[in-house]
Amino acid sequence: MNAIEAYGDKLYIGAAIPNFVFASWDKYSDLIMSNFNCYTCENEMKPEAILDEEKSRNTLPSSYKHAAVKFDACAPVVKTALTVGVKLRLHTLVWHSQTPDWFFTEDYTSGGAPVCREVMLCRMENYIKDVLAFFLEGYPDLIYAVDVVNEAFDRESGDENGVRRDKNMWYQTVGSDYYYQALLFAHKYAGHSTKLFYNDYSCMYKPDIILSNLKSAKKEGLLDGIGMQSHLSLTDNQELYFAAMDKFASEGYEIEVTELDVGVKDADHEKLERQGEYYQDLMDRIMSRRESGTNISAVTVWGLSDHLSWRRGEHALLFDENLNPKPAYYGFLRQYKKSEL
Ligand code: 9MR
Repeated sequence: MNAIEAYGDKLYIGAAIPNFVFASWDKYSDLIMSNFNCYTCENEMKPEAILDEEKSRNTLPSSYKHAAVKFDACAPVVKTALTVGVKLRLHTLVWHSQTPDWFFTEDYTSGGAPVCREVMLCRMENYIKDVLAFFLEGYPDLIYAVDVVNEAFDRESGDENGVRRDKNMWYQTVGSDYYYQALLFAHKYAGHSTKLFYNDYSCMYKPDIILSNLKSAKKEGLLDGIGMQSHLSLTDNQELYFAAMDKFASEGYEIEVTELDVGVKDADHEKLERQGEYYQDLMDRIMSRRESGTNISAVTVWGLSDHLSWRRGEHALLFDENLNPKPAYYGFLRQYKKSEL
């Protein structure tokens, strides 16, 4: 049993894949192809990978409202997905992080003065239009879902509505409705078969600010779903997690689990077994919701193996550093309690 056999006919079952993996494809291909039917670039479809600084600056003033883009970083994943015949998630268009400061300035230098709202809205629209056109026109049906806006709501660094204001150049240039504007543009340029998502971490602790801020966009049909990143820890309460998921679903959102990992501090044998049970409980609850009609369409794990994870030292993923399956993997397959570990 592998994840494709367990879930492939019911869900997109995905993984975030670091780019170097495509250069050593033979080493990883069995593991990936038997377990995952959709891929997310861990970094190569983020604005800092796509925006072309040199070309934008060198072609001023004609590029003033329309920054240049390039797609060489994500070429390996596109090629592999086409060869293998799997889909991609596009992560992510509008985010405060991994978006270069120069994109927001008058002269496309990081020290430059920020442009006004009107200019930044043009840059936003052109960026979203160009990225969507590159994928949707160049590779029809390859991208099935797009994280249009990532991590826009945060109580601590947000304004009175919880819209992320601190260290957020989108907020500082466009203003507090930047996430809404991004959804408007994505809706304008996305094809009907591409699902549009709002994606965020710690959704379990902030379902209400997410729902209240997205209310108008949802009512206007600008987005399809909420991506629950799901960077969890063994100590995170699943009741709270699923209460948030149920809340989103009851408001008519499609749900994707987009960046699943479960961190274990001071891991030992017993804790790694508990991690297996944790993954199993999580997948049991996801699948039982699905079976009773909740619109959960995808589960993506954020990385392949513990040593490749952004959560170094937390043993958060399904495979160990030798690419051997952990209890977490059997739990993910809902086979943990039955297996002889
Ligand atoms: O896994 C990504 C890591 O390689 C990058 O260094 C990091 C930089 O921001 O981003 C990581 O991915 C993030 C994702 O894009 C959005 N949600 C949180 C993820 C983990 O930080």
